[in-house]
Amino acid sequence: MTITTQVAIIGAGPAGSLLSQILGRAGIDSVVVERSSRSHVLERIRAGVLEWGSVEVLRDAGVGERMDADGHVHDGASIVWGGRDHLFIDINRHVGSHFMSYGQTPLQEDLYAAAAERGARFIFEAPDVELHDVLGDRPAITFTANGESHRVEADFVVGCDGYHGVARQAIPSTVLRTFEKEYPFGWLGIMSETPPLPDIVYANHERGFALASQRNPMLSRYYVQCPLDDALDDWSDDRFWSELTTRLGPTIGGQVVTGPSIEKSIAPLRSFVAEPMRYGNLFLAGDAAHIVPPTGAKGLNLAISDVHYLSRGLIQHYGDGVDTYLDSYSDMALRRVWSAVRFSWWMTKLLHRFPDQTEFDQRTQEVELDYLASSAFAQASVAEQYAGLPFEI
Ligand code: RFL
Ligand code: PHB
Repeated sequence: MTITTQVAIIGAGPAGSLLSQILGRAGIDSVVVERSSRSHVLERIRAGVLEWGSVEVLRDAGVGERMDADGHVHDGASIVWGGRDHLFIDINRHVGSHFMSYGQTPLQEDLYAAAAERGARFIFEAPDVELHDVLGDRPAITFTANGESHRVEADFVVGCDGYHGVARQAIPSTVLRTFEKEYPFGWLGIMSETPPLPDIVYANHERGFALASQRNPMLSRYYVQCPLDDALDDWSDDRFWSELTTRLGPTIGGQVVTGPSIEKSIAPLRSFVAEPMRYGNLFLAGDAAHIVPPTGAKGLNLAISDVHYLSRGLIQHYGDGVDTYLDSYSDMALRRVWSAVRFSWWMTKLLHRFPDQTEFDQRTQEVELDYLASSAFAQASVAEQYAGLPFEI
């Protein structure tokens, strides 16, 4: 069966579903093809922090209502280390901005609800997507779903299929350049139905990094740095809480309300960038083109900013017959990506214990944190990057 559309989107994560939503509201037709089931996408527990620019893109896309009602607006975030009082990075004071705690899971639900409302074409459980003729005028994707073979013909194909997707592989190795860095530790994350701390708190401790985050008034999200070869069985709830509260220090650790975990997982940390983000009539957006370690809370925000830039280009193409934004998409998106890659790498380096860390490394890390505590300029720089730099016009 052949389906025709304007934009064929591979992947129904945040990038693919948001792109379809923005295009749909602009009268541009798309078909979204996803490898997994709808429920599987919704079950993945991932990001929780939205930059203000992301909040505004989501509002403009008509999916801001529940986010504005249930999300928690923060003026800043805290860092704690070396047995000191915590340092509050006051984003509102330094850059007049905020960020929002709102989970990727409810956001994904909101995007699927909006898609259902406008009758968007989303096809789930299509495990074998292949790309065709991406350099030609009529690129296509083929796949099997519900036991039937399908072909979607479009003007453009957009790969929103995450780090393990197929779209990036359609770019020949003579064209694609990749940059990668792996970190020698992972994050063990848990979710618990307990009231969270009021602020997001990042901890640098001699036993390793820790992070206190949140989803809603009765749902907390916490992480501790762990060795990559640790198994979930090594981490009882008791061990997790004891490690977390030690690393957060007596004052903040003492405020943590513990309870049974309802989810526990270990994620590796990686930096990865693929260039360019366009090849002929194929575009990449989100994790399909780049991965950052979660320390800077940038992954989901980059997926949203890519979609903001790309949707603007597609709307200009179909509306005005002009391609300046499509032609500058890859360069413009990559400038923001590299800036977030650098910030996420820097935050990771500043806050984690590396297995081969020497006393010299240790001292320079502490001095950098002390400088941050003593300098309003240093705090303003972190605040500006954590809040997210403005989009290019
Ligand atoms: P996704 O979410 O990976 O979605 C890609 C979709 O494509 C599908 N797919 C395919 N579909 C068809 N054919 C194929 N061959 C396919 N291959 C894959 C997949 O099934 C999937 O549904 O990518 P997208 O849309 O680009 O969104 C990116 C974000 O999900 C990701 O960057 C963030 O979750 C990263 N991240 C965080 N980002 C933040 O901004 N703030 C945070 O606080 C934050 N915390 C996190 C995170 C990621 C984490 N993990 C586990 C990766 C915390 C964690 C623990
Ligand atoms: C989260 O809430 O999952 C979260 C928050 C901040 C981060 C990473 C993850 O830097």
